[in-house]
Amino acid sequence: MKTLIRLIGTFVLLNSLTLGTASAQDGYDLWLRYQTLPDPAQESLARHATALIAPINPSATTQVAIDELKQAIAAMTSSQLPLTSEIRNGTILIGTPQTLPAIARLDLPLASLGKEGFLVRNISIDGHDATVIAANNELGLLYGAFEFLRQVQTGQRLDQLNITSAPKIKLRLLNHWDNLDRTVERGYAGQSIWDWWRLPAIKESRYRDYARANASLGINGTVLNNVNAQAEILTPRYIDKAAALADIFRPYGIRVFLSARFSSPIEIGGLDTADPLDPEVREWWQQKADEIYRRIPDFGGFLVKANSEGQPGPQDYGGSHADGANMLAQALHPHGGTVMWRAFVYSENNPEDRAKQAYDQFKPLDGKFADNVLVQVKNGAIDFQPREPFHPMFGAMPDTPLMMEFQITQEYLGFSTHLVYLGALYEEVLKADTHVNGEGSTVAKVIDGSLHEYEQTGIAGVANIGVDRDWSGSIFNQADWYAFGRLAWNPEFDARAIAEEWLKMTFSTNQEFVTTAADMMMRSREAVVDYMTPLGLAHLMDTGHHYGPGPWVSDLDRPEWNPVYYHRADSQGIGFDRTASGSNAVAQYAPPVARHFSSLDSIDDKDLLWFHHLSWDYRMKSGKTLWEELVSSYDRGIEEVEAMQATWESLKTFIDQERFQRTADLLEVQLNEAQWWRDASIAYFQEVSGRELPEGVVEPVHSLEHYKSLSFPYAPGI
Ligand code: BDP
Repeated sequence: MKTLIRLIGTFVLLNSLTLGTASAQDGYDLWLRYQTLPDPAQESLARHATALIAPINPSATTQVAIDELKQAIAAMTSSQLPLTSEIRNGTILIGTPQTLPAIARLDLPLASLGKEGFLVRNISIDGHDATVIAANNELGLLYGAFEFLRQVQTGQRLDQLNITSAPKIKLRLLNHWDNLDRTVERGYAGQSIWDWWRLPAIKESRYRDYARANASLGINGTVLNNVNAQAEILTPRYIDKAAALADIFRPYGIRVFLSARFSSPIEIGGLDTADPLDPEVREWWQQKADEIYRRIPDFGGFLVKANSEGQPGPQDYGGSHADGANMLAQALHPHGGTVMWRAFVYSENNPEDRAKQAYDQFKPLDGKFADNVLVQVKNGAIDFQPREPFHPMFGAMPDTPLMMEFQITQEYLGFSTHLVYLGALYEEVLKADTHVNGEGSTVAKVIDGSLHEYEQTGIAGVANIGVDRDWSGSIFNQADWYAFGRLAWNPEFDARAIAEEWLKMTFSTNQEFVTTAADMMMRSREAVVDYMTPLGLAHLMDTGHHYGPGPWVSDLDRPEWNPVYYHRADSQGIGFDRTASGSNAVAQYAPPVARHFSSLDSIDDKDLLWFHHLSWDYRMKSGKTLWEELVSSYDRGIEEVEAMQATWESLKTFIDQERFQRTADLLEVQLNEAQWWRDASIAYFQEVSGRELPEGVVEPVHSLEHYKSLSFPYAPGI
C-alpha cells in the first residue's frame, strides 16, 4: 500500500513538474520548433496570418516557402492558413513581381535586394492590412518566409514589420569532413548523415530536413566530403549519389560542392601524373567537370586541400598553388563553377614558424589566381584554437578573393561535450581590424568583399552535424551552426543578439530566461580559453585526437605537431616570440597591428604568449607575475564552468526536463574535464618552471605522471 501511495505521489509530482513547461524535446526540430504560442501572441499571429496569396503555379522553391508558412502557422496558432486570391485583413502575400501580379502592382523597392535578398513588410492594400514577403527571386521568398517566421518565433510585433535584408557574402557554405565509409573527421555527433552506401536509391527524410534547416539561415551550399578527399568521390557511382542529394537540396537553394583529391587523375583516371601543366591531366579534369555537370547542372565546384598534411598537390610537380587552382578553375569555368583552394598549408621540412608559412606561400601569388578561384583561409594562422589572433592573410591579398573557414565542430574545444558558444569566437575574428586600409578595415569587410572589391565572396563552416538525433551532439552545439549561418548572411551581425534569437526559437521567449542564458553563452567561450589555453597559449591538446591536455608532448616526428613547439616553456619562461627578436610573424600584419602586438604596453593579455616569450616573473598589468596570472586563469576557467552550472540550474523551470537534464549532464562532464585541464596544465608548468604554487592555490588532484599516462585510443573524430 505504501509503495502504491508513493507511486501515485511520484506520478502527481512528475505531472505537476511538467505543467507549465514545454513538452519533452529531443532536439531534432532544431530552432524550427514552431511551438504553440502563448495567448496574446497567438491571437496577434492569427490576426496577421488569416490567408495566403501566392503564385498560382509556384516553383519548387516557392512551394517550399508556402508549405513552411502554412505548417508553421498551423502549429503556432492551431488555425490554418488558407490560400486565397482576395485581399482582406491579415492576408500574407508572397511572390516576386514576375510570379505574383499583386506584388508587381505594389512597386516595392526591390532593386537593391539582389538575387537572394527579401522584403518583409506590413502594408495597407485597398484599405486592408496585409503583410508582403517579396523578393526578386524565389530563393529570396524562401529566405523572407523564414525571416517572417523568425519574427513570430522571437516574439516581435507583427504590425510594424519593415525588414529588407540581403546577404553580404555570396557563397555561404558548410564543409562536411565526412568520409565515404561514414566516419567523420573531427566529427562528434555520430556517423556521417550521408548514407553513401544506400544512396542514391534510399533518400533519408533527414536530407530534406537538413536542407530546410540550412535554408532557414541562408546557407546556400554544402561541400559533402572531407577535405582529406578520397578520389572515389569523383567516380560515376558517387557522382550519382551526390546528384541525388543535389536534387533534394535544390528547392532549398543549396548547391552541392565536392572536395577533390588532386591526384585523382592517377587514382581513378589511369594517368601516371597529376601535373597541372600536363595537357592530358587538364583534359581529364575538363572531362570530369563536364561529366559532373551533366548529372548536377548547378554543381558548385571543388574544394581542394593540396600540399598540406601529406595531401598531393601541384608542388609535387614543381607547380604553385595558383597552377593547381587555375587548372581546376579552367575546367569548371564553362559551367560557372568555383574552386575553393585552401590556404591551410605548412610543412615539416620548413623550419620557419608554422604561423608564417601560409602567408609566405600565398602572398607572392596574390593576383595570380583565375577569376573563379577563392582562397579559403582558416580564421587563425595555426588551427582552430580556442583563441588565435586573426590570420595575417586577411587584408594581405587585395587581388585574390579570400574566403573564411571557421570550424563549427569543436575539435580543439572539448568535442561535443563542452558548452562553448562559438558565435563569440566568430564575432571576435570578424570584428578584428586588419588596418590595411586604415582603421575599420575589419576581417568582416575583407570577406564580404567591400574592402578590396572582391567579385567573389565566401565563408565556410566545418559542420558539427552527424546522425545524432539532435544533429550536433548537444542542443547548445546547434547554436554554433545557427550562429555560423547568421554571420554568413551578415558578418556584422551581433553574436549576442544571435544567441538571444536562437534561445527564443529553441527554448523560450521569456526575457529573464533569454537574458540569463545569453549571458552564460557569451561567457562560455572565455571559460574554455581560460581552462585550456589562457593568455595566448595554443595547441596544448593531446596528440592526434586533440582530446584533453598534452602540453608535455614532445616526441612526434613533425616538430610543429608537438605542443612544446607552441608554448616553448622552460625554467626561465614561456611563450612564442613572434616579434622582431623572434620569428617576426608580427611583420605579416599591417604596421599598426604589428606595433600593437609587438609592444608589451599595448598587447592584450589574451594574445600575450602567442607573440611573446616572457619570464615567469614578468609583471602583468594586473600586478601579478605571469606565473600567478597563468594559474589564476586556469582557476577562473573552472569557476566559470561552475557558474554556468549554477546558471543552468536556475533556469530549470523554463525548460523541459529532457533538454534540461541533458545539458546539466554535459555541464558535469565539462566541469570534470575543465578540472582535468587545469590540474594537468598546472602540474606540468609547475614542473617545467620549478615554481611553487601561489598562496592559497589548490594542488592538482593527481601527479603529473598520472595525467601523462592517460590514453584515449578510441577518441572519436580521427
Ligand atoms: C586540422 C585537423 C585535421 C584536418 C586539418 C585540415 O586536425 O583533421 O584535416 O585541420 O583542416 O584541424 O585540413
